[in-house]
Amino acid sequence: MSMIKPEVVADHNQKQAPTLEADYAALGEKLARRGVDIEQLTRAADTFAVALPSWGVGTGGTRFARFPGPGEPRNIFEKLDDCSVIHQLSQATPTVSLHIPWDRPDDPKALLEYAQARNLAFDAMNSNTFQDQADQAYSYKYGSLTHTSEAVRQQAIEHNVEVVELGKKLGSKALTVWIGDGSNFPGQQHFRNSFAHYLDSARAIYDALPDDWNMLLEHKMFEPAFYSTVIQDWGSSYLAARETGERCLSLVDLGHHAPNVNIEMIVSRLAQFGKLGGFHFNDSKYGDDDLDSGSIDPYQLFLVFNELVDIQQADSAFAPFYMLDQSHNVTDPIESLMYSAAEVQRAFVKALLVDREALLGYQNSSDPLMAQATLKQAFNLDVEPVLQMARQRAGGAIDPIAAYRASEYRQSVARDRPQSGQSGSGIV
Ligand code: RM4
Ligand code: MN
Ligand code: MN
Repeated sequence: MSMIKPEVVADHNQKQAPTLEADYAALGEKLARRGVDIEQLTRAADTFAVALPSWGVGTGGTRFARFPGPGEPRNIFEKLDDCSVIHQLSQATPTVSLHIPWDRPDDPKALLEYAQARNLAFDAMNSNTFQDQADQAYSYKYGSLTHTSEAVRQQAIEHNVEVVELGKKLGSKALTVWIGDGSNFPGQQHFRNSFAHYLDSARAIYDALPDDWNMLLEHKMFEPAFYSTVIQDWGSSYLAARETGERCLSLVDLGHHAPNVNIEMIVSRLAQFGKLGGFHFNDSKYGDDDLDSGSIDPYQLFLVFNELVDIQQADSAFAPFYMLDQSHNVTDPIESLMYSAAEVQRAFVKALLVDREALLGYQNSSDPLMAQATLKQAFNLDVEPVLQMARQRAGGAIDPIAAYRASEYRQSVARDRPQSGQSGSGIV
């Protein structure tokens, strides 16, 4: 089932096809001179997939305000409709990552069927113990998995186990755990005790994990706690993952580090010790800004993929979870997510173009100028025709944003979904 009429996409593609053919042929010749087969690159682009955050299709907000857009999804079914549009046009986002309880279905089987009818599957499940829910016995104001009270910790553990049980019914294969636990004042929290509680809680959740699942631990430097956070950095994440179990891995959210931190090196370190499990892609200028992937520093995104491709080539079994995690405050979330998926895909394709033999040669002969130039040679190449061709061949749109605007999907859902005043994202 297609959310947007296939004729609209076909019509749009037909107009763009002659230009694409010419650009693709020209790029093909250029790549051939470098010994690269464009067809191989296009096939690789076609295999690329990144999961959509269910919470990203509603307009986000800050702690100051939220400015809802027209036709926001009001429930998980409408969120899936929007995700299906994104995948139909971008052909790079076949899965959705759910956030529980925001997306808790009454009938998981019906939800699975609804997704399947829209060519979607479910990626990692996210638990939420950073907010209080109306029906819960204990508050998370002073922590969840690391709270000083055993009863609160137990409640948070049980929530995570419930999320795993639900994920099993939906075909998910991973649980992502991000907690807001931490402190706002020096002295407020006993560092060693709270980390010890975390380890105990993480093990209890891990025990409930099916054999073919991964548990992904997401670190974040600050917010909502502003003095210390229990899983603050990749070091804490690595230690916790190592202590918890073999299938417990670290997840890197690009926005969860201090400005200027070398994230690509964190990626390399975690992977070298078998603990890199997944990503939340977004971009940031100051902190956890949740800006669109590649909008601030596309070179950093490329450098992350440069590491990933390098690791993949050494170990073909290496397959971390890729997810977008963004908050769209001023754009149409569907447009942002289509554009962002393509930005991540672009970074991947460019990373494939790096002449690794030459790079290693320059590294070994201590030639920094040529080493960085080798990376730049790949980064500076415009691979847009490869992305466009991969999308067109897979049945998507050559230009997803233009096709989406031509479809008038947003105008149509704005009529069907009157403003509810509720946040479609669950946040704010
Ligand atoms: C957090 C973190 C988590 C996400 C929430 C909504 O900052 O990035 O991944 O689940 O936001
Ligand atoms: Mn995240
Ligand atoms: Mn975040």
